[in-house]
Amino acid sequence: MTRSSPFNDLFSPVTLGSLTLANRIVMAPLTRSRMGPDGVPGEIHALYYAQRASAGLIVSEATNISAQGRGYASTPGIWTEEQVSGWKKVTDAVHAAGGLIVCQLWHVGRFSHVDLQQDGAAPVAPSAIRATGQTYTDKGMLEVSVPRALETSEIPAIIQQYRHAAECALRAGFDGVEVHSANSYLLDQVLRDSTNHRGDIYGGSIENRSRLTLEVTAAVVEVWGHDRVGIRLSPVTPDAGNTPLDSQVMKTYGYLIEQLNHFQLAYMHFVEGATATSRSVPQGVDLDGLRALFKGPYIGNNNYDLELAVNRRMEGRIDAVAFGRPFIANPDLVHRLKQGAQLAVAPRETYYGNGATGYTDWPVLAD
Ligand code: 8OZ
Repeated sequence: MTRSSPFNDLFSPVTLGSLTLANRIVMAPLTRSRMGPDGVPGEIHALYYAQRASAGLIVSEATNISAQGRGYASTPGIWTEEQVSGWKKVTDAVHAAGGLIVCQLWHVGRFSHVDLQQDGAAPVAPSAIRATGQTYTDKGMLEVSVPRALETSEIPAIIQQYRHAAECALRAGFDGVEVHSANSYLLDQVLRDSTNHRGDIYGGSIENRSRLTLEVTAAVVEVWGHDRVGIRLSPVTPDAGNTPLDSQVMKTYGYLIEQLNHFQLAYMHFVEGATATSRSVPQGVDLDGLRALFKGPYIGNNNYDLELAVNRRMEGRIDAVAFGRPFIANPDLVHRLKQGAQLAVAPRETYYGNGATGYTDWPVLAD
């Protein structure tokens, strides 16, 4: 099957809920660590996103919903008025360039450091189990801190953080929001029995461990409407924090997905494998089987190239494909894929930090 096959509709429009994408190529959320301490986007970030607006849809880099939700320095936020104004520059620029952009709502849970928290507080988590690994702070890379377990009485305030961030995203002019329930951050930590040892209604059974993601989704849907809300899941990734998988991946994520069906969300977005590392999955896990439980549009992600995207689209396994790292060095990725052009490869040193260098200075393909 060639790129130009009439059966390849990757470059044709697709509708995800209320979002009509010009093509089926999505820009995946990419942490680039180029914000100031206030987490407020500015002109350079507006330029970066506008340069990539030919994607059918842009998912913003993961964006903190609150001061408590922060786990990395130099990441953006969406809970203050300054952040709303900053993001408005971004959404206006993307819209002027003909694109669509949703805001990825992020609470890191345990994967944080006391220096990143207000008054040096401990990060919050379903249970006081420390993640493995280091996070990026103003003092450089530091081991993540020991978290404290959230009280049951604190959970409504967490849901409120998501609701407030969703309202801020609406005012900032986004086209929708994506609930970040992936990569072993707060919602995934509550879902997995490896990180959730609670004895209350948010722990124990699969129903209880799914509760927070479902309550957060309901709150966000109340703000946005069901057809402008997507969700990202990563059932088998150990990132962040080398987090053990749930002991019953198929049952746990299967239940969650079946419950998510009630919302009729705009889309479900899966990291198929270990995030940015590998597409292999442990024995007994069938991600396409999980995907098939979802009664709505599906975005596949993780180490795709054009050939894999075309093949999986032709097999009816994906509705759209999200590319992450290729969008760093190829702002016109959609055009390049369509042309079959060589892709530029961003060196890892350009991923995080360093201002405009390696960020907004990648050229489009010469004619
Ligand atoms: C890479 C570096 C820092 C954060 C994720 C938000 O994995 C992230 C992230 C990725 O979802």
